[in-house]
Amino acid sequence: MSKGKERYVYLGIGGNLGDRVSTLSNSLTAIQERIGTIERHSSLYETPPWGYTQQPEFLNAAVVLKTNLPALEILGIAKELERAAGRATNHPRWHERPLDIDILIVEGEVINSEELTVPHIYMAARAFVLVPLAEIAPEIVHQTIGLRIETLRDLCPPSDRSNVKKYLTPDW
Ligand code: A4P
Ligand code: MG
Repeated sequence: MSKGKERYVYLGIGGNLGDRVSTLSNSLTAIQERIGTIERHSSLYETPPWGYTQQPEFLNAAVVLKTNLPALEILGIAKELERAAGRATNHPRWHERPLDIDILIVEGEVINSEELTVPHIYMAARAFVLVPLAEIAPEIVHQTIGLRIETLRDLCPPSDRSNVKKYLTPDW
């Protein structure tokens, strides 16, 4: 695929199976090698499962990188990295997995195709996305809602926000 213009891409990463810290930490190395230059990543947060609640707690983080890869190519690589981390391809939606990589926001692009919706369709309702993303990019604007990430975070119910807890470990 032809390379486009370099711009900022914001990813959400998470997982709730296996050694969560090393899976997420290794995913940063793989993202840097395969997708683009990581500018910043958030702290790790431990978060209660959203959507399907009968599963272990997740660790989540947000990452901002610079890349000229087309968004669909980023999605393809993200799926490869998820599979490489041991994720079953036929899992039911919202169920447990070692690694999930979601494309949250792409600078200057709004995408609504069958394979890809950007900004990510559920991000504005998810404290486990907004709290980490607001740590690294509070002032960027959600292109379709027209509000800053820090504002969207502050609009989350306080109980959702307080359930997203910083997870301190020397390995991150
Ligand atoms: N897709 C469309 N837009 C995007 C996008 N912006 N980024 C498509 C990534 N993928 C996108 O995803 C299903 C399809 O969504 C992909 O094939 C892609 O074409 P999937 O990862 O295969 O399946 P999934 O993850 O089970 O479904 P979905 O709807 O992507 O779920 P989410 O939104 O990823 O949610 N709770 C906590 N606390 N923390 C979490 O990280 N994650 C999930 C998964 C559920 N609950 C969670 C967490
Ligand atoms: Mg996903």
